[in-house]
Parts: sequence; C-alpha cells; structure tokens
Amino acid sequence: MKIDVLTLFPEMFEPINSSILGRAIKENHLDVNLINFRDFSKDASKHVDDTPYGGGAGMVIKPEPLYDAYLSIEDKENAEVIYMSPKGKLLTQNKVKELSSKEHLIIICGHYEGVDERIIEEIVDEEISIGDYVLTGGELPCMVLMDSVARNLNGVINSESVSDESFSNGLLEYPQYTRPEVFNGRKVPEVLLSGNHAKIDSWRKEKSLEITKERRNDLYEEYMKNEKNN
Ligand code: 4GN
Repeated sequence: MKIDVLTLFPEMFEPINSSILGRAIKENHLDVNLINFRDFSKDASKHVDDTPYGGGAGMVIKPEPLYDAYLSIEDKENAEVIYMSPKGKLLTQNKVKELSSKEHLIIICGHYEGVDERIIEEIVDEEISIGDYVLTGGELPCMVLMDSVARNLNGVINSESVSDESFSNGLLEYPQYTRPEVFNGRKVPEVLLSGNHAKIDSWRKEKSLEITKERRNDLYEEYMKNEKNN
C-alpha cells in the first residue's frame, strides 16, 4: 500500500519508523511519502494560511498550496483521499479493515481552524475522526490511522493475532497471561494450564462476553442482537 501524506509538519512522523510500523515500511508492505504542502505555496513568504472570511478566531489553510501538492502526486486516479477531522466519521475496526484493502491512500493533515471547505468538496472522498476530541493538528490522527491500517496488511503481523484481538469478532479481548505461574501471590487461571483447548476456548469466550458487557454494553448488545439472528 502507498500512503501520501499532505502535512506542514513532516518531522512529526518520525515515530512511524519504529516498531511494527517501521518494519512494515522497511519490508515494503507500506510506502509512506510525506509531502510538505508549504513547498507548494506561491507566496514569497511561503504562507499557507489566511484569516477566515466572515471573521472569527484563528487561521484557515488556503486551498491552492494543498491542491497543488495533491496535483503533484502521480497515479492518484484510484487513490482514496482522506481528511483527518473531528467532524469526520469515527474510525472503527471495520473502517480500518476496509481501508487496508486499498492500494493507495492520500491523507490530508489540517492545522489551525482547518482547511478551506472547497478543498474538501474538490478532492476529499471522506473525512475521518479518531475520536471525539480536538487536537492541534491532523498528524497524530493520521499516524493512528496508518498504524491501524498497517497491522492489517498481509505479512505485517501474524494473521491469527489479527483475528483474535479486540473488535475482530465484535467483542473485547479476553485477558492474557504469561510466566510466572504465580506473581505477587496472583495465580494464572487454572484452566489456562489445563491443556484442554475446548475448555480454554470457552473460558476465553466467557471472559470476552463478561468484559464487553461490563465495559462496552453498546458492543455487547450489538453482538447479542447478531447472535440471535444467526
Ligand atoms: C482530527 C484532527 C482531532 C482529529 C484534529 C480527530 C486538526 N483533531 N478527532 N485537529 O480525528 C480543526 C481542523 C482541527 C484541523 C483539525
């Protein structure tokens, strides 16, 4: 997958070079291309923002530098253009799965009061939000999206880990344990030491249901509704 990122702060993306995301890039599962759209400002002082029409606080990102940066991207005919925004549709595991099947994403990171609305009308396919809170820029949300998408690309992580984790079946994941068998007097649940895989599976399912009901009744109700219909 190729991801072009339109940002004023490419240096903020250093974290993508570590850990699993870093390996996904090194192993060519993912190609991230950072484009500083300030480079496309025709303004002598390289300004990319201006005051909002109608007045009000803050600055708005001008459409031309963003648009010219977008036009500079090659082979973008089939690319999905995403704008990271608190006004966007919430990013869910289902959305992550859908995005991980695309060949090419272009992600716009806004700042200040956001981008001129005409950029959204002209080039954006979807606005995505990582949660109901506002950040100073779209870069962290963009990295969240890239990380979540990258771990669903074939070859990046063991496909069993992806299918077992939280949300994969609509439920939160069961608790995990490793050695030692007793830690500060706390024992690993006996069933996990039994070697009885049918029993272990049903214990895990029970724990998943329990924790989902307790913490995320919305997911639990949805799961139960679907159970009934299947
Ligand atoms: C996205 C962008 C939060 C999100 C952002 C989010 C930059 N904050 N919840 N900040 O995914 C107004 C326009 C704030 C740019 C935007």
